[in-house]
This record gives sequence, C-alpha cells and structure tokens, in this order.
Amino acid sequence: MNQHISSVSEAGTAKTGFSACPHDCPSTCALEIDISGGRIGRVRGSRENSYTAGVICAKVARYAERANHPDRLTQPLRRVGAKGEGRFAPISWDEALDEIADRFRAAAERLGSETVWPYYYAGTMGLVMRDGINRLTHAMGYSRFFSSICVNPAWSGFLAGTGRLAGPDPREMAKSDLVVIWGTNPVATQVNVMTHAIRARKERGARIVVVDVYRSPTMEQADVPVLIRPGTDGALACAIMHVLFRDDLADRAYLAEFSDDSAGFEAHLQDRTPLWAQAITGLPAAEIEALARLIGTTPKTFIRAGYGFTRSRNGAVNMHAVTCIATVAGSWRHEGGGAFHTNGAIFGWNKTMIEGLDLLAGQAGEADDEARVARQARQLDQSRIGEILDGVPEALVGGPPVTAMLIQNTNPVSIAPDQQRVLRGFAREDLFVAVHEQFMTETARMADIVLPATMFTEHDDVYQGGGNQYVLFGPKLVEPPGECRSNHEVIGALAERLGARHPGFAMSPRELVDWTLHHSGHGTVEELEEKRFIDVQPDFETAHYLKGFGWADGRFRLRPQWDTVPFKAPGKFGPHESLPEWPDHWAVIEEANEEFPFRLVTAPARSFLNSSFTETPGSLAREKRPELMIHPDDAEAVGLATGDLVEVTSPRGSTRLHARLFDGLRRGVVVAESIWPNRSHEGGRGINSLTASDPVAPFGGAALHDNRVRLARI
Ligand SMILES: Nc1nc2c(c(=O)[nH]1)N[C@H]1C(S)=C(S)[C@@H](COP(=O)(O)OP(=O)(O)OC[C@H]3O[C@@H](n4cnc5c(=O)[nH]c(N)nc54)[C@H](O)[C@@H]3O)O[C@H]1N2
Ligand SMILES: Nc1nc2c(c(=O)[nH]1)N[C@H]1C(S)=C(S)[C@@H](COP(=O)(O)OP(=O)(O)OC[C@H]3O[C@@H](n4cnc5c(=O)[nH]c(N)nc54)[C@H](O)[C@@H]3O)O[C@H]1N2
Ligand code: SF4
Ligand SMILES: [Mo]
Repeated sequence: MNQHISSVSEAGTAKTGFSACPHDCPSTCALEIDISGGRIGRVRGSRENSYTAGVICAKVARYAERANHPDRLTQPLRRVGAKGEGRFAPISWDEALDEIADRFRAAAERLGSETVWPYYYAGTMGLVMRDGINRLTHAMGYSRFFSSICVNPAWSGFLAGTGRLAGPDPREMAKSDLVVIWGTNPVATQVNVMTHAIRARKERGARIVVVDVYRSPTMEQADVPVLIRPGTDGALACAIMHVLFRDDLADRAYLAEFSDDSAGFEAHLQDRTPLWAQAITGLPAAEIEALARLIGTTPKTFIRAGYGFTRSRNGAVNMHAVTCIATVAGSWRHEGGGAFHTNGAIFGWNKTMIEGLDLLAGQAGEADDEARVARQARQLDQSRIGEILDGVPEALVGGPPVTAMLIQNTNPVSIAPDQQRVLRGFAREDLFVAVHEQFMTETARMADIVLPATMFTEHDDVYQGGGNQYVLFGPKLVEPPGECRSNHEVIGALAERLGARHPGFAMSPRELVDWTLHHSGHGTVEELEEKRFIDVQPDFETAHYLKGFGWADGRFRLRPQWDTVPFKAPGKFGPHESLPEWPDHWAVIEEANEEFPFRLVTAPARSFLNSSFTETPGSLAREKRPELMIHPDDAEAVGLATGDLVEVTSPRGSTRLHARLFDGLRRGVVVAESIWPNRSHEGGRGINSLTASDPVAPFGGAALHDNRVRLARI
C-alpha cells in the first residue's frame, strides 16, 4: 500500500509534485517533479511505481527545457501574412474564439456540418484533454475522426489471434528466461521495457533477442540480434513455427485445447522452411533454426511485440503471425511467458462524458431521430489528410470538401504521410484552420488562428499505461505561462459560442476525471490522487488466457477471421480481399525495383518523440542533423561517403539527408531516424515527403516504414 501522499509534498521551500508522463509513449511513466518559484525543475521516475521503477527517458528528465522554453506560445495569434509565411499578430481570446465560431458556422451553413473536421491526436495522452474534442464533433455533427496513424495494424493484428487486446503482466518480463523484443526499439521509444528485460538477464540469466531491421540501440544490447529486411516478419515467424512443428517443439497438448486448427496450420507451414524465409528476410537459415530452437526449448519465452514492424502494408498480418508463435510454443501457459503488445482492454473506460458518445447513441428524451442521425457524420481518415485536403472524392467518402478545421495535440504538416500533398492542402485559400499548440509547429505556421495551450503540469487529467497496467493521475501543479488555456477550456468556449449542448462541456477537468473513473470502476478522483496510480492488472489466469481467449469458443485463431476481429473502423481498407488465409509472407509491401532500388524505414529518433522535443536544445544537440544510414557496400555502389548530402526519392516525392555509413543493416535497406522538422532537412522537405497514405489492410493505418526509394549524391 502507498502511504498517503497528495499531489504535492513540501519540504521547506522545495516541493515535489506527482504526475504521469503525458506523451505518446507506451511506458506512461509515473513522475516526481521538482517545483520552485512556480516553475517545474528536474523530473524523476517514481520508484514506488513498479513499472516505472525509478527510470525515465532523458528527454522527460529534462522537461524543464520544454515547459519553460522561451518559444512557448503564450497568447492567441491571427495570421497577418500569406498562408504559411509565419507572420502573426496577437489578438484576445474572445476575438480568437469568436472568429473560429463564426468561420465554423459560416462553413457549415454553406456546405453542411461535415465540412468542419476537428483533428487531433496523442500529443497528450490525458483522456480529458486528448479525447474531449470528440464531444464537440459529436454535438455539432462535424466530420468524425477516424484515428489510424499509429495503432491500427498492430492492434488489429494482435486481436486477430487473441480476440482481446491484453496479455501477460508486462512486469513478468523480469521473470522470463527468454525475452524476445520484436519490432520495437525500447531503448529509444519505451525505456522501461529494458528495465524489466535486463532485470531478467541479471537475476535469472535470461537471454534477450531483438528482431529489427537495423542495429538499433536496443539491438546493441541483445544477446541474440536478429537482423531482417523490412516487412518480412511474417516469413520469419512462419519459419520459426515450421521448425517448432518439425522438431516436435510445438506444444501439441496446448494447441489441441486452446487453438482453432493446428493440424491445418502445420500443413500450411510444411513449405515455410528456414531456407524459404532466408530468401525473404535476408536472415541466414541457420540463425532461424537456432532462434526457433531457443524459443522451443524455453518455456518462459516472453514476446514483447512493438509497433515498428506493423508499419508496413502487411503489418497486421505480421503482428498476427508473431503472436501465433506464443501459441504454437505454448508460452502463454507459463509465468514469464506469452506475447504482450498493449493493455488497451484491461481499463474498461467509459468515455461517454468525455467524448459525448451518448450524442451518437441518442439522448434520453430526444424525440427527434433526425437530429441524432445528423450527428452520425462521416468518418475521415487521419492518415489520409493529404488526399482529404486535396479533395480526393474517395477519401472524402463522397461528402463535401473540408473547409474548416480545429487541430489539437498533433502536427500533421511534419508527421503525416504524403507531406507535399498535405502542405498543398493546408495552403488552400478556402480552408480555415485553427491550431491549438504549445509551440509554433510547422502545422501552426499554416494556420489562420493559433491558440496557446497548457502543458500537462498546468491542467488536471487522467492517464493509462499502454505498455503497463496502471491508471495514473496528473494534477495541475503550476500556473500556465501567459494566456495559455487547456484543450478542455477551448472546447467548452467554442461549444458555448456554437450552441453545442452536452453536460460534459460545463464540467471541470477534475469532475470529468471523477465521472470517468467512477463509471469505469476505478473509484474516485480523490482516491486516485491519494494513491497517485492504481494497478488494474487482471489475475494470472485471465491475463494468460488460461480461461480461454477472447472468442466465444475460447480458442486462439491461428487462421484469422478478419471479418469478426473486434476492431472499430468505418469499413475495410487496402487490398483486404486478398488477405492470406494463414500467417504468411504477404507480398503486398512496396518492394524495391529497378527505379527505386532501396527500402527505407523512418524509425523514431531517441531524443525526439514524433515531432515533439525537436524544439529543445538538449534533444537537438544529441540528434545533430537528419541522417540516412546506409550499408558501406551500398554506399560504395552509389558513390556515397559519410557526410555526403543525398537526395532520397520515393514514388511520392523527395527529401535530403546526410549519409552515414553503417554496417548494421541488410544490403538494400536504409534507415532515417526521425521525425525532424521539415526545415531541418536541406531544401525544407521533410521525411514524410517520402511516405505514403494508402491504407494498410484491413483496418487502415499508414505504412510509414514501407517505402521504396532511390538515392543520388548531390
Ligand atoms: N524517442 C522516441 N520515443 C517514442 C517515439 C519517438 O518518436 N521517439 N514515438 C512514440 C510513439 S507515437 C510510438 S507509437 C512508439 C512506437 O515505438 P515502437 O514500438 O518502438 O515502434 P516504431 O517506433 O515505429 O519502430 C520501432 C522499431 O521498429 C523497427 N522496424 C521498422 N520496420 C520493421 C520491420 O519491418 N520489422 C522489424 N522487425 N522491425 C522494424 C525500426 O527499425 C525501429 O527500430 O514510440 C513512442 N516513443
Ligand atoms: N515518417 C514517420 N512518420 C510518423 C511516424 C514514424 O515513425 N515515421 N510515427 C507516427 C506515429 S506512431 C504517430 S503516433 C504520429 C504522431 O504525431 P503527432 O501526433 O503529431 O505527435 P507529436 O509530434 O508528438 O505532436 C504532438 C503535438 O501536440 C502538442 N501538444 C502536446 N500536448 C498538448 C496539449 O495538451 N494541448 C495541445 N493543444 N497540444 C498539445 C505538442 O506540442 C506537439 O506539437 O506520427 C506518425 N508519423
Ligand atoms: S519513457 Fe516514455 S512515458 Fe517514460 S518519461 Fe519518457 S516519454 Fe514519458
Ligand atoms: Mo504512435
């Protein structure tokens, strides 16, 4: 039990505030924050939180750099120059909010309410501040937001086998004998995975396997590095399972009880041999054999599957294939065994009040069915913002063009695929854009109105672990600088002006947190504040699916039935008619060809978080400049040396980076750690000028690591 601790403890003049990291990172660390003179200072990881275990990443440890940054936006601004030119003049909040409301109303009168598209993402993971914008969308009948850029292939691929988005307690990694870190780079992207994996190595001599497409900082620490070509994880998984069946290392008793059709699967895998996979993955067959044997002879094998390997056109299929390994090997049975990706399902959130979901379902006493139906507006795909703003009818789902937007917590001009198209869209004279931001991002620069936003220590909110099992409270600890307002305040002020009605608009963030906790079975805000975080991990048998998987028959699906996968999406996307019947190498990736002979992966940089922290001096100093890692033999063939400026061109467009020779890659693969501001690239075109927005099958998403490119020295 935690002792009684409120959100702030005082010792003399020094104060410590307790919070949660709000950033879009599966670790969701519990934080302890020094406060003095009304400003935040050093940030440390909580030792009492058993997942954070006292460790946080360097970028958040020096958060004071970001929170107290001289470039923070502190007053509302109106554009005075041409679109994108970056000239703005201060205005009052009332003027700014009135103008947004007037423009939204005028746009809706002209083209219908669906012409307004509120757009957001996970710059803050606080439930109130991130998702509250949906309440306005639903109340006004604006175009709804189909969120797709990050999790869709990964989550749906995991669900395809298990039927439930959860798995063994992530802390069990420390009790494993073989930790398989698959397609994620936790040293950079979710540091706490390393804490628990390394504990297993220290305390039990566990071995750590890392499957990636380059020798990432995480692979540097692996006992067994597994270097493959991008988009070939399905082939590797199949060959591993071929060996498990062939060498009698499959857990046949477990399969008989807990899977759908292991005999059919075994037959399917007959010709998915290590040699077959070698040709696809580039990994020598002997290494595949050795890895399969390691997994097959280690009952406590914990597969920690990340997002990275699912950002390919076959990403959902590959995630499913990887989870099948835990089933064929019977790893789920054992403490310290199984497959874990994320814990989305264990929290059971009731987001009705935050998101105004009752408006979609119809309100009590609402006689007018038409009003309700009007609010069931079309859903527009986040990842296809370029096509949408460019007026592609299919992307607009047959509805009106988008002519008005409010953007919170995201920076699409830097992070969305098909960037040059996105930029063309934002430059449209008939598009009105309001951006609510902490900094003058490249998206904010394209706006007509810019609003200054609070940071997490300046408002109340509640958070959930993605890669762990805690619900955490993040209270307001300091006053915001200047005139900054929270997302909730902005949404409420616009609702008032637009005549949007819902009880959630009038509640305080704290009241919304309390309502949501209470209706989700997690107690009250007072209780959470006192405890700081609560552990909602299900019991061992549930977490390990020993009472059955999340399907009516309780059996893991080795043969996926995508039509019944419980993933919410407004339809099916991509080449979903040709999804393979069984786990396989699904050859729909953007393979290299004569014109574009390389495959490009745009993996996350350690000192940035998507496009956040690109404004802090500490992160900029560590990352130096945008670079393209290339194998020395490839570099020689293309005539590149370290430091050369190289033009990288994909079927979408081009950008420039400096070459860095690096032998931790398969031939023909190049990696650019991202996401730098577009302006940091010579020529001003960002990395997402290369990436594509065609949806990943079957539930959408962007294949950000699946690009064919050609290289030319400049
Ligand atoms: N420092 C830092 N931390 C971050 C982020 C960041 O940008 N920077 N982003 C945050 C966000 S929004 C998210 S969703 C998470 C994502 O975190 P991760 O789950 O780690 O996913 P990715 O960041 O996309 O990529 C991780 C790794 O996948 C590898 N990879 C790419 N393609 C393939 C493939 O086909 N096969 C295999 N086996 N590996 C492949 C990349 O080389 C990279 O090393 O991280 C969060 N944390
Ligand atoms: N090439 C390439 N592109 C990628 C990826 C990749 O791996 N490669 N990763 C993709 C992934 S996984 C993701 S999730 C997306 C993420 O992309 P984004 O959602 O754009 O994430 P961030 O860049 O962190 O931007 C969040 C913004 O929210 C702002 N913000 C933070 N808190 C608040 C708040 O409380 N209120 C308001 N109003 N604003 C706030 C921050 O200042 C920041 O500018 O990028 C995707 N794009
Ligand atoms: S590791 Fe992730 S959750 Fe933890 S402090 Fe860093 S960004 Fe935040
Ligand atoms: Mo993400």
